[in-house]
Amino acid sequence: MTSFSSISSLLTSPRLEGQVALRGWIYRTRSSGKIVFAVVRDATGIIQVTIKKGNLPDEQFEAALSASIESSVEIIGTMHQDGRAPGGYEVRASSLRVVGLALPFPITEYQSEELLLDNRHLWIRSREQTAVMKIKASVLAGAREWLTENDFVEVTPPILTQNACEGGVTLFKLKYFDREAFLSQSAQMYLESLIFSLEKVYSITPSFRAEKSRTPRHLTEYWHMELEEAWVDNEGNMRIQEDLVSAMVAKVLKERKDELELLKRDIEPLKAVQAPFKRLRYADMIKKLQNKGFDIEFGADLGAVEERAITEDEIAPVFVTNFPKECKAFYMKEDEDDPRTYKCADLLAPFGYGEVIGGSERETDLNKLLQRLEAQGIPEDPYRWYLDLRRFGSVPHSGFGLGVERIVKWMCNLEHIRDAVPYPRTVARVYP
Ligand code: NSS
Repeated sequence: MTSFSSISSLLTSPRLEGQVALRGWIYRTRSSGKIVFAVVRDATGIIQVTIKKGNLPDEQFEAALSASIESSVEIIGTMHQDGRAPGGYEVRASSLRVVGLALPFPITEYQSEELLLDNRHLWIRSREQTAVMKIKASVLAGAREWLTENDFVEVTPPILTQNACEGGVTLFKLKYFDREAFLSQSAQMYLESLIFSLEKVYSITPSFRAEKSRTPRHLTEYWHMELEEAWVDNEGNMRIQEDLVSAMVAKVLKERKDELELLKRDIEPLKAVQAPFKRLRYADMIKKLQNKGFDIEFGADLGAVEERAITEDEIAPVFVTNFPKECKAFYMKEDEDDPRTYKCADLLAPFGYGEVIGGSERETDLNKLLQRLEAQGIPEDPYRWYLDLRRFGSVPHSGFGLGVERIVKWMCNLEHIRDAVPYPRTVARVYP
């Protein structure tokens, strides 16, 4: 049986004696009568292959001539140095087999965004998309490593639920036999219930938001990394966030320099992302915005424009703390030193990328929770079990949710969040 080498292994330790075998997909091809130049790609990289009439059986040369872009091929040949080839080497083929011939590929060089999205199942083969997916894998791996080292236990909360964690407006409703249920907006409440046995937990799940907003940072389905920690206050919660995000960035810088370069991502600013991050109180931020000429008052929520103004000159992410209660969800802990506000923090990525994390200390006072539910007209019944958590050995605790695609968008310097996920779901799109 032939043993195939990966393209990156061929390029990093080239074997200039004997034969090599590789397999992959035709990335580009051109021919001049008696010679075909093909660039072949696999999961690890690209390499140039020259197929010359006479060096292999005629029918294989004919097959090479007709092998279109994205045809899958197996090639045996010898390696040679070639300064003009990507990676500095080429393979001269002595055998070529087309495994799966491709029809004319519907995606050519200049295509509309719509066509690329309709053909997402093919477009995700592109080198840019491949680089983003590898970076995302390292973001997740870096996080999981840090979480394991710091004694967090990964848990598996439900996706089908009857609780609205982040308010009713963005809930996806569905018929659950004879009842109504929702797709989860956040695992938070379930994670809160798990700290009483495991103390430090996290989950990585899809979250769903029926966001009508067509913005470059909203998906209707996104990957949510959520942490919940017993005995931790809002300060401790922020320290966990800055350490976790720094570990994610460090992992990407260690493993994915080539991919960042392919995406033309300047890595210098990423190197500066190290804990501790700046902390800015919401009230001070409002003053800063007013000084910049914004017509904004205490109590207003932050939009993309305000977030950009706050972070455009920052290199590392910034925490905004102590939001007014009217901006945030009912479960957050009131700050006794400034009872207009909660002990909470949003983490904003630098250069205007915007919010990547929302977190807070949790309210442990049962009466305050009951009052807020009533004041906001939220029925208590679906939250009975959640309120019970305050009745059976309650402890101070905090947690947060990190939008994985938002982090990837920032790290990869993407214009739109849809390119941080292989199959984006937005108001306009659930196909393919
Ligand atoms: O609504 S959040 O701000 N907060 C929560 O859901 C908490 N219950 C999380 C927790 O404490 N366990 O969402 C958290 C993050 C937010 O900062 C974004 O990074 C991301 O989730 N997020 C989104 N990403 C992509 N698309 C949409 N629509 C979206 N909504 C939130």
